[in-house]
Amino acid sequence: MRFIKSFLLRFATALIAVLLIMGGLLPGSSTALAATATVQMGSAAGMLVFEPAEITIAPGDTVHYEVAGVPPHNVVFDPGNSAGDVSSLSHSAFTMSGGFDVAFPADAAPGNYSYYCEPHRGAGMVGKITVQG
Ligand SMILES: [Cu+2]
Repeated sequence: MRFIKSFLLRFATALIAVLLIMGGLLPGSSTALAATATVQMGSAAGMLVFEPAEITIAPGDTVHYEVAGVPPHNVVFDPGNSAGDVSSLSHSAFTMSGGFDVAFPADAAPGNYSYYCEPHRGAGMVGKITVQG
């Protein structure tokens, strides 16, 4: 009897631990881990585009920008066309290869954030990030 009680106690403890861990991974949970989305800058086919041009993220997520073709590129957020503060988001240094991360703060205002690539804005190299509420 004592053995069974001990076993049940251990089983219940393990079950609670598993449920707590799973609960943290459920969408909409406040303890969900931040995700990283990748956007390519320029296409391998030589197009001056962000690919995908529009993505949706959650507050606290990171967007990784990667040069895929036709450099240099940068990412400049348009404060007049963004839902929240963009002062920490722009990456104005021209990037020839590799990539960089743009981290949206956990308290980023929900809504649309428009940005462009400075050298290629005139060619239509623009993008939009929607931060979910
Ligand atoms: Cu560009």
